[in-house]
Amino acid sequence: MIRTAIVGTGFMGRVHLEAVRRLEFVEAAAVVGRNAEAARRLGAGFSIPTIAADYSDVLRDPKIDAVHICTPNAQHFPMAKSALAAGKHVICEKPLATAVEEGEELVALARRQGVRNCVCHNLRYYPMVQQMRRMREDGDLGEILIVQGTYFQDWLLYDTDWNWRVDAKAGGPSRCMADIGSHWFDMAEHVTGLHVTSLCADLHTFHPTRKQPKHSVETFSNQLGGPEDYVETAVDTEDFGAVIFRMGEQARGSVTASQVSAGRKNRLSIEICGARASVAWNQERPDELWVGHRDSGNQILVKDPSLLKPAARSYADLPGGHSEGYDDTFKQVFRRFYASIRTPDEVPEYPQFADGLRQLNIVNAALESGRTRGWADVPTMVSES
Ligand code: SOE
Repeated sequence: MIRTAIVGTGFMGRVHLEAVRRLEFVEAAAVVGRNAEAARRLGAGFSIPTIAADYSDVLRDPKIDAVHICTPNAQHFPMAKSALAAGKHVICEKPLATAVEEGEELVALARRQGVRNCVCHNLRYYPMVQQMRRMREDGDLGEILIVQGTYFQDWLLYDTDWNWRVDAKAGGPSRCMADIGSHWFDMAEHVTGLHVTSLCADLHTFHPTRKQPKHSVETFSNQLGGPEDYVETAVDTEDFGAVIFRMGEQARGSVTASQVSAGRKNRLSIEICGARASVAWNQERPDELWVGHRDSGNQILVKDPSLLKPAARSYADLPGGHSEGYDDTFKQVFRRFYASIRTPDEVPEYPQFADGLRQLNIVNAALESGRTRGWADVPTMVSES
């Protein structure tokens, strides 16, 4: 058994814990939360043997092999750094850090320590996203010309909606682009095999102030209180971003991300137009993939492992007609991560810290472009050149 600790007791901590419990050779051995009561509630519900308020307790414990960092973004860097220094394998929620320099330090440290490292761009692992990727790899789409899409949510639509992500001190200088735009760009790069080289972004904060509750609220909780429950607080993270970009040699694209789009709960949509065919997919109908043709009828492929490209089949565990969704993508990432600990000589197949750093560079370029109202280059990382 590999023994792991889940750090963080909010929305993502629970999602990670549940996904770990679905793995065959991994034991969820500890839950860590600064709020001792929240940690106890989460850990006790799953009969987790160790419940700790102090993160360094699990780092000192030689029986813990790996940690999942599911805390607010600003804590990712110091926590991942200490875990790497302690020789633990690390899965970190996205964004990997809140600044490019921090991401660079983590990538270098993970390499020096020789431990496995993963950043949780789990959305790559919907079966139909892997089908798109394998279609592109097999040449079914031809040369990629255009990549476009949206990532829309509505859980921060009202000025009474609040979450730690709104606060730059806890979430970092970018909210919408770092929180959900990074998932979209990770998927676009993963599926096309191309890298964004430059972009032009328009970022906007529709609510320059929000009503911050006097007590903490859970992500997606939609809790509304009365005026006595709030403090009017200035907000400097963006609700919205529209980005046009260039990818690879000549592909062009655009994406719009928003957390204030009524009715869109968690709608990542992506459309990729190649010289031979197009594909389109949307996270709210994850088992369906639209394939567009110029000279024959368009198709809707429905998830069924026996009908997927052979290389995409291992991402679908259930037969056709049995939907696989958000929770299952975590299982797919974690399964590959933990398998890679047992096979140290193999090149791992999941998003690593270097992929997290790519997204930090893209978000940073979007912030720069938004500030200057001009195009910004996305630096090529040393390992890519
Ligand atoms: C909130 O916007 C959030 O939980 C993101 O932080 C996740 O990464 C995304 O998968 C769902 O929405």
